[in-house]
Amino acid sequence: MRLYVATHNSHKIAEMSKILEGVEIVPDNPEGVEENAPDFAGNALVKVRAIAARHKGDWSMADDSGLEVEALGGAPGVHSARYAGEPCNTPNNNALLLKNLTGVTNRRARFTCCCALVSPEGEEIVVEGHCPGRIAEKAAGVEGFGYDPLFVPDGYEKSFAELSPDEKNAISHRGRALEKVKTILGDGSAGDGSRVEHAERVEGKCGSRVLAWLQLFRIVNLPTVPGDVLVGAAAMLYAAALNASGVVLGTCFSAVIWASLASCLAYLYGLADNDIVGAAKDGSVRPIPRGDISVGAARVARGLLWGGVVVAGALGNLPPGWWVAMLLLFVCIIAYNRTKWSVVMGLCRGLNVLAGVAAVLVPVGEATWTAFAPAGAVFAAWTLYIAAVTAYSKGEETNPSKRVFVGFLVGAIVYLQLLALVIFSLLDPSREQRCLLVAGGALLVLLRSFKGLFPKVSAS
Ligand code: ITT
Repeated sequence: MRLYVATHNSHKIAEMSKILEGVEIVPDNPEGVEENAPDFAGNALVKVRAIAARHKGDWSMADDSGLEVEALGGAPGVHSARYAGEPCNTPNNNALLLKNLTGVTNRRARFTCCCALVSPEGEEIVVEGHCPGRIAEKAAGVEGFGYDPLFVPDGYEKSFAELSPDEKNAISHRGRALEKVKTILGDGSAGDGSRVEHAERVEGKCGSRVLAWLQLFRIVNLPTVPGDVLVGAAAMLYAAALNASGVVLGTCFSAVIWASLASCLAYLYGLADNDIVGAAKDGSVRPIPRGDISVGAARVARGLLWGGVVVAGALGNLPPGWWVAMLLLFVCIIAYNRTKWSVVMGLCRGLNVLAGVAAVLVPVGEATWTAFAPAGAVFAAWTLYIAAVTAYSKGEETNPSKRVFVGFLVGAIVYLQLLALVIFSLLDPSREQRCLLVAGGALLVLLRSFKGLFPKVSAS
């Protein structure tokens, strides 16, 4: 496939050729174009339109990019190339940036790259990529171009100019925007209009507030939560079927429903808390730093969700053991969001299993510990699986193939829950187990339809 690129900048061409491997990149000079739009998208469109007319029947693209420094109110921004005046002079730009930041302690900054595409049929698509970081005190490194020697990306101690081209491309604003371009070019056979929709989807941008909330709550993952409770309840029902003495089962179904609802609310609480805690570090990817949801609104939502869990527990008349499990769950959620220890995330999901166990059981007299063996085994296995997936997923943002595999491992959660429910209903073919199995199947259907219903909501 051939892609005409409107640029004078040979460094951009070099980076694009590496990232868009397999695509024939043909530079084309967008002569005489005035880049005077107020934003990157506007400038990228001006540039691509200047060449697209010459390449009807082929793809054309332009990249408008730049550096936005928080303490400078977003400058140099769209003026990055000519920050120190005409013509573009990189040493002068960098020197001016350092001068303007003399004595400034807030050195937060981000690179933005906007790619505007024109399809062979003349359809216009704009996608964006960001890379958050900070401005170093002095220049370092010889790789890259422009502000690279001054920009230290988040999670690194080296400047972009000290990273290899591959390392930079894996995390850079251009790398991120071009990953989306790759998907669009790969989807070239889609019908009219669907590419724009697709572009919006990969962009993860949503016009409405409702979508921003759905993104905050990563709503597509929600159906994986009640299954934890179902499996915990199934393990306890099985123990009762083995006639393990010392426990009696409570009113099973209403308890399971209320406990499942409460676990869903606790999960949403955790996500709101996560995005509030991580707002400063999330770049502009998540709804709070993007400005779609205020921190205050997210705090109110978090409070309401906490209240919702308490109300669900009270309305379901859930037993004391369930309250203990939920208390521990909240401790783990709060701890995970502040430490990011994988094992704590494992415990969060394991405690959901215990919430299901506790919801159906009422201890009487001396409980025999063997009665808890199936539930204990499920709790341990689940905690370990989730902890392992969480540990493995570290760094997935910058590694597309890892991201795909993590998506598979997360998607496998519902299948594993279903497998456990099938096993318990085979071991204990009671009506209750069958009902739990049907509920597990319904969650799988729900998960799949959520993914279709909310294509603009990322799962991670
Ligand atoms: P074209 O308009 O011809 O594509 P340009 O260099 O003028 O080339 P822009 O108008 O998009 O491109 O300005 C981008 C400027 O932002 C660029 O000159 C650098 O100073 C800076 N910049 C963008 N991406 C960068 C990167 O990956 N590393 C360092 N600096 C970058």
